[in-house]
Amino acid sequence: MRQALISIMVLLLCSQPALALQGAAGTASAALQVSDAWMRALPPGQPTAAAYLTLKNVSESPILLVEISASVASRVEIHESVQEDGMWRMRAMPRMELAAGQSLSLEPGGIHLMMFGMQRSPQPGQQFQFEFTLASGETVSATANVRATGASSAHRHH
Ligand SMILES: [Cu+2]
Repeated sequence: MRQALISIMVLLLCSQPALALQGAAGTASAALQVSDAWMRALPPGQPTAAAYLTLKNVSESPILLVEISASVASRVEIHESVQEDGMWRMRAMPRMELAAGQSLSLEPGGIHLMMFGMQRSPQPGQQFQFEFTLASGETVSATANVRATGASSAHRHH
């Protein structure tokens, strides 16, 4: 009996790398493709920051993005910039759907990823990981590069 238990444990331990490999393969053929992810460098003490990237649904059916997480922030929301009474405001989008083959660019002044609870200030040349979860349960990761702040197009938040 004891021998059987040990065998099961060995089996469980040994099967973990195989599971990890399956996960990696799933990412490679994911329905969502994330590219050109970047964020601005920020001075210390900023609790929020925005990130920009291009999303593309490379599958033949609609996909629903239900959650995004970032290695540098405690929470990530999808924001859109909307004009209300002549003022630009940001509004959180609870989730995002992409039609088959649809590509969407998140850029300054439009839809962006908003990070809350920044754990450190992004410095030029650094990279941070993002993870995107689809309604199917599939996850896709992307690396955002930190760019030096452009003086001309400051995007203020909250
Ligand atoms: Cu925002």
